[in-house]
Amino acid sequence: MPSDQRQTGDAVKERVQPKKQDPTLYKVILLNDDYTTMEFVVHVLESVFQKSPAEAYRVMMAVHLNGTGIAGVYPWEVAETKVDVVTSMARDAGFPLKAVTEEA
Ligand code: TYC
Repeated sequence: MPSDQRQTGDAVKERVQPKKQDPTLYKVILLNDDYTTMEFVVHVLESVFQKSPAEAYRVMMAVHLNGTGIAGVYPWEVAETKVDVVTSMARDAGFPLKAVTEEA
């Protein structure tokens, strides 16, 4: 096989492997505040984190009572996107709700 063809194959392998090797997961954590409504937090948990109504209510109450709670666990890019979506939904609705990521 000509060496340029072998190099192409190697180059593709090098680009693909690192993504498969990154199993690090990140928690998306919701933070309590005094102004965001319980109804809005439940809506966020159902629509952004695919929680059932009962589970969304449970997580919302856990955050309300404990200060923080886990909305979900995801690969880094997904977790960061969820935080961005929560932040912009909250800003649009006029609430100070915050979400952060933390290595799981
Ligand atoms: N503490 C808020 C209230 O009493 C409700 C709330 C729950 C806010 C969870 C944020 O992440 C949160 N209206």
